[in-house]
Amino acid sequence: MSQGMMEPYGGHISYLRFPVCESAEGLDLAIMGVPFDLNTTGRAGARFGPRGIREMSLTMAEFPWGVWPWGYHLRDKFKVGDIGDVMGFTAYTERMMPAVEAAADKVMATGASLLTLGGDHSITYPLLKAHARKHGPLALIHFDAHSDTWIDDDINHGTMFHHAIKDGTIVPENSIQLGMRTPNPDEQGMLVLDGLECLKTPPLEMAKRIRERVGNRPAYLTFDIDFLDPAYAPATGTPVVGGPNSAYARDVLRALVGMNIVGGDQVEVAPHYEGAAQITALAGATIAADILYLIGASRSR
Ligand SMILES: [Mn+2]
Repeated sequence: MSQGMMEPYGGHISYLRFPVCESAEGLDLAIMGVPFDLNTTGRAGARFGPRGIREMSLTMAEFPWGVWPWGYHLRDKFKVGDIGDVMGFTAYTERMMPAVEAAADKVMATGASLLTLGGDHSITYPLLKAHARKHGPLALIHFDAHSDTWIDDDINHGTMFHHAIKDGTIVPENSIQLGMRTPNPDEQGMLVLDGLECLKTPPLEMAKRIRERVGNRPAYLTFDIDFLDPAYAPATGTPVVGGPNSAYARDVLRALVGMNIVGGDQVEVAPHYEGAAQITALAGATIAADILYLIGASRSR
C-alpha cells in the first residue's frame, strides 16, 4: 500500500486500527467497549455501539498521519491498543456494574489511560468510580441532551450522575453539563449550559467556560452522542431536536487540549436506527478520537 494507506473497507476491525491487545499492560492509552443497553429508558440498541464505532473509525484510520486536524498520529507518541469489550454480564445490570468497574480498575493499575465506547450511559457510573479511586473526586465534563441527574434510588441511564454526586465520585462545583434540552427540575450543583446556550456560545468561549469551571481538578469527559442534533446523530436511544452539530462539538473538544482529562467515554450510539450511511457511528467514532487525543495530551502535560 502506498504511503501506509489503509483502505477502510478491508482488514481486521479495531478502533482506529490500533493493535488488538489482551490487556492494557504496557499501553499508554487503552480503548475498551461496553456493549450494554438494558438501562435505556427509550430505544435500546447501544449494545451495538462499540462495534459500530469501531467499524466507522476505519474511515479515519486510512491515513498514516493521524486524525485531522490533530496533526499527528497517536501511535507516534503513545503505545495505544484496543483491549476489546467487557463481557460476561449478559442481561444483568447488577453484574455489568462491577464487571466494568473491575475492568477499568485493571486498566488503571497498569498505568494506562482509558477511553470507553458504550453502551448506554449508565456504564459511565462504574467508570467514574474506577477513575475516582485512582485520581480522587472528579470534575465531570458532560455533553448530552439530558442531565441524567434524575433522583431515583435505582440506577439507569438517566439517574447515574445523581448517584455519582451523592457518593462524592464527582464534585458538582467543578462539573459542567452542556447541551441539555429536556426538563431538568433537579439541578444538583453542576453548571448547566443548555442546548440554546450552546447555540449562542462560540466553541472557544464554551471551552473557556469549561476550563474555568473545572479548574485544576482531574476531569472525566463523557459524551452522549445525543448532545448532537438528530440531523447529525439520528441513531441513538433518546434523540432530542435543537442540538449543536458535530463540527461545533469537535471545535469545543479540541479547545480543551492541555486540560487534565484523565479518562472519558463516548456513549449511546445505537447504529441500527439508521441505514448503511452510519452517520451516528461515524460521529461517535470521530468524537471518541478527539477524546482520545485529549487524554493523550493530558498524559504529555
Ligand atoms: Mn442523553
